[in-house]
Amino acid sequence: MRKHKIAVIPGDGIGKEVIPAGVQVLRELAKDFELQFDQFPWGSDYYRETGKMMPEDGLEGLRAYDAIYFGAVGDPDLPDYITLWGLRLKICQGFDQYANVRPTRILPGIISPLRKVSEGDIDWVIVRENTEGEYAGHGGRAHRGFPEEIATETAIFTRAGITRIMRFAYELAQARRKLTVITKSNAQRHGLVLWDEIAAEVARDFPSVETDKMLVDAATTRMVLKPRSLDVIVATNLHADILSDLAAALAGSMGIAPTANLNPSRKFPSMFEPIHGSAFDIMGKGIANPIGSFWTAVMMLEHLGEIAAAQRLMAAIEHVTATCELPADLGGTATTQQVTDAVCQSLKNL
Ligand code: GGG
Repeated sequence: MRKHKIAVIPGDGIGKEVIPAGVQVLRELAKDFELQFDQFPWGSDYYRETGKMMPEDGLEGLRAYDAIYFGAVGDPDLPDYITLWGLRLKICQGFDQYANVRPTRILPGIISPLRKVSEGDIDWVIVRENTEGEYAGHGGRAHRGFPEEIATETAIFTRAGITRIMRFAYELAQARRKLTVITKSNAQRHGLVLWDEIAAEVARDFPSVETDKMLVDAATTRMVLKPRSLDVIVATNLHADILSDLAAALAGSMGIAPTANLNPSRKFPSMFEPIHGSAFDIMGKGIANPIGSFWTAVMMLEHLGEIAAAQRLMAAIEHVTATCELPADLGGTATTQQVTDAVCQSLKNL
């Protein structure tokens, strides 16, 4: 029997609700393979107890796992830069998970806020560079509290980092339709010019892939006005972070959207998480939408090579969105548990 070891880090807020829901669904699904789930209580509560979001040697403990199933970080009582850098980014950077993959599709039964857009009109995969750029962590502050106080936040773009994310995006686009390279090289005339140049270099190795280039500001309007003209989109860490939130909202809700933080070389484990954050405003009410964590589980199963199970889970999710009561963020009244039970029931029938 094939066995996969999953490190489960629910993290903060509704992560503690949607990740157990995902584990319940995965347990229902895993019949001809075994999933071992080990829980890690890291996050903001752990920080309040220990002064750290995760232990110093936490990455060593995670290395032995086949995948990491992650919830969210963010706490109203702690600075976001502490929670984000102390856990999520520590894992993404520490495990060189340089390709962040964010599929967006309008699922059956879900209504886009765009009047003229329905199922099939939005079918994108956003590839987010995930270890450098604006999130390189390079910078500092000096002369604190004085009128001369300064802060620098330096975006780092390397030839190696850009080349590998472009190759990843082109390989993905080769299996789909086309690639749009997002840039801002009119204003960011060093890093993003290098970004454009390397995109053009890598494009030469993929002559069959239709490619275009677009400024990030113009891309937002294209996503709204001409969604069918987009397919695979590659962007820097910050640009793709912003575009993918817009994408999720245009496909119905942030609550649906999944992410894979991939280490394509498989030297380190990859991490899978719903796009949404900790959503403290709805925490503890039992109404968080678990579909993002289920779709994320589909991506994790694909990564683990469990393709048939991934397809079954996606079919069950789509059956539920098409035929069952939806959760509150999608205009329905279903609770987290009701959506979870509906997906489990659908899996039994498939
Ligand atoms: N599950 C995603 C999550 O917890 N995101 C929190 C967050 O603030 N992320 C910022 C970012 O990814 O740039």
